[in-house]
Amino acid sequence: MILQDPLFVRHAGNPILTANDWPYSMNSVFNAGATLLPDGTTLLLCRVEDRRGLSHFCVARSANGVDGWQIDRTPTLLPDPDKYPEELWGIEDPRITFIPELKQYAVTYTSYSRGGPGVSLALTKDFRSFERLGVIMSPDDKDAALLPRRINGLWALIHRPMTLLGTHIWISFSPDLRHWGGHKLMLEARRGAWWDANRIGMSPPPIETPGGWLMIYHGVRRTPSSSIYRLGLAIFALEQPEKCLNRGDSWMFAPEEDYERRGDVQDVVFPCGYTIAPDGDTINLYYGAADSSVALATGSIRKLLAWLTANGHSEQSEDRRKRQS
Ligand code: BMA
Repeated sequence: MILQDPLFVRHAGNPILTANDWPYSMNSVFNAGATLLPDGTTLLLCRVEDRRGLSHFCVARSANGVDGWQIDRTPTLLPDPDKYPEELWGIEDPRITFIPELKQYAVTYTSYSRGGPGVSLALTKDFRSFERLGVIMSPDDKDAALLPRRINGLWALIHRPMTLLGTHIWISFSPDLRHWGGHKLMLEARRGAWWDANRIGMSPPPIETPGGWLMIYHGVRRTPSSSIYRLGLAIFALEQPEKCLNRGDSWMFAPEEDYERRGDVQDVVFPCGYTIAPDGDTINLYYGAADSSVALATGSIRKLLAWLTANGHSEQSEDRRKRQS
């Protein structure tokens, strides 16, 4: 690994949102989806875990994306197991993609059903009312986001099914957001001692850059006492997004601070969203810290891409063949 300045700098006021900020009684707030509204407001769709252990979503809005959060007084989107039985044990980890063709935001989230966690989709114009499309990927599957535009005429969903042979990132396609097929393996978890061995998942939705879809993904290293959630980078071809062009070997962000290392689940940094400043480069990454709070770190897309070029390998290369044994 090349030693250098950190790619993401933590905000001095971290964590920026905790249970103490909440207008109603709950356990914890973490893993928030994020978007910049047309008027420049930062909107976070926060995962809030109640004191039964079940999660719902609550919106927090801020003019500067750092403080002065206006939090909805009551839950914004609650699980609705009467109409959507797949939401019986709550809804978790929302990712937001603005879809210009639909003039709506697509929210993909984990619906925790009796059969395990699956991927559900809802559309919204205003984060006040939501149109639920139900389960679009059956259990066990999570860590999903839509690309903001069609690829060769089809909508594309990145997601993370689980199998006994490992937990890898896949991409699937749909003509109508309801029926999905054309499934392709997009990025494999590595094996053995790697930081991203056995279990990976996309973190926030990918970032479209001239050189490809830049993905921040998490890798889970299991240790005898727990798991460590860290973040890495990979980039995929714009018109053939299942094709990985480059993947970083080392992680680029990991739990270090006390609020990331200690909490309901130790050693977790888990971003579900970001905003990009009007300069097109500065990225505010919002991440769940130790499944207990929301934290913010700021980086530069240009620097992320430069790091990937310096620290990555093509997935089509020998590396990949070596891992197959
Ligand atoms: C993952 C998801 C996240 C959570 C993380 C660490 O599998 O369920 O919601 O933050 O585990 O507990």
